[in-house]
Amino acid sequence: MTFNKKSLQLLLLPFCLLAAAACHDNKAADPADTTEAKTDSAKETSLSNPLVTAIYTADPSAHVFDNKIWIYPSHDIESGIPENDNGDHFAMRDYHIFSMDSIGGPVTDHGVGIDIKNIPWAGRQLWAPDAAFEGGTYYLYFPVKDKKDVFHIGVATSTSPAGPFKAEPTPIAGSYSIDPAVFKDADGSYYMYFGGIWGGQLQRWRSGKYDSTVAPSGASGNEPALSCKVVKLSKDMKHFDGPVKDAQVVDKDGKPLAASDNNRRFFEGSWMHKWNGKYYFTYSTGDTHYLVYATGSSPYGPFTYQGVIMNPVKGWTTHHSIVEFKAKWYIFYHDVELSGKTWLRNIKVTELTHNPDGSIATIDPYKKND
Ligand code: FUB
Repeated sequence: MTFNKKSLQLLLLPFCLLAAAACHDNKAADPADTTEAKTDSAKETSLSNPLVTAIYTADPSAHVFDNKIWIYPSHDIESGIPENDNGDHFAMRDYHIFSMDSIGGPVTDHGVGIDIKNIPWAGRQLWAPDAAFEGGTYYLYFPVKDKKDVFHIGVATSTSPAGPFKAEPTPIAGSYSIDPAVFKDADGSYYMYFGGIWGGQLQRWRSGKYDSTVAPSGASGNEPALSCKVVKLSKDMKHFDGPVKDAQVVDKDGKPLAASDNNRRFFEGSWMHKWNGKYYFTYSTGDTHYLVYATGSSPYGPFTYQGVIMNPVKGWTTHHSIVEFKAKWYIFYHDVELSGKTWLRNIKVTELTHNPDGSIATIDPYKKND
């Protein structure tokens, strides 16, 4: 990921000043109530309001545990580190965990689920996490740079979805890069999707060994784009079980998407859900800011590119999760409505529609006012 969108910040500055007061009042907004979500001098209205306003949150991974929605987001902070293309200023240090009994109802902040100081191998930058529940234990999966500044994925456990989570002493063996997303298939098997190019370092593992000299996109021109990774998880949920494979995205002719196909190729922030027996692999296109989907008949892919699920949000990054709750489907996502700064984001939710033909209706996160 990269984040030099100074012009966007300037554009949003008047709105940010107005929003600054709202950042501290600890009230959860009603996502269905759009009356207060005016942006850009009332020319546009946000489709949904920030779910959390007391702190900055991003990268929401949502799950239904025990009949509630539990959200595991990143906790954005003002680190004071200058913005750069590696995303060094995204120097997050802990995770807050949230729950909701209903969509549109109050959002409860359960406080810090784990702090970087309690992860023995961590150096810096706690990025987008995910969670799973299996056999009475809750698992939190998180990417963080180790003390040599290399991203790996760790796992921590708890008896409660709210934590506190206790980290394993070392990263998951064989893990690298960022953005773990854990999916449970109908037969009870778990798979982890992970990876992100540019600041997410996926390209540095292209040869199988870490190489910090590889260019940020890892491939160029007509070469196949780098793929997100997919791997089966072991029964104890703490190890990889089998080889790490490419979750390849292909076009309608079965041809891998090219590295230069920035509007469609994988960048970061993957998710998996199953609908009507089909696997829906969704992800961010990063520098072109789309959330897109590709479908397949196996959790390993290949996945055929289908289209856009959400048009670009305000901010640079776009990251989501998709969950079914009470017979409706929802997409959790983020933008920068509260701050106008690319590194101080706020999570949101809106409904997602699967059309009868299996396509997903494209969501526009803002509506133009007349
Ligand atoms: O929050 C840090 C990073 O920004 C995430 O890991 C990426 O997916 C992007 O949202």
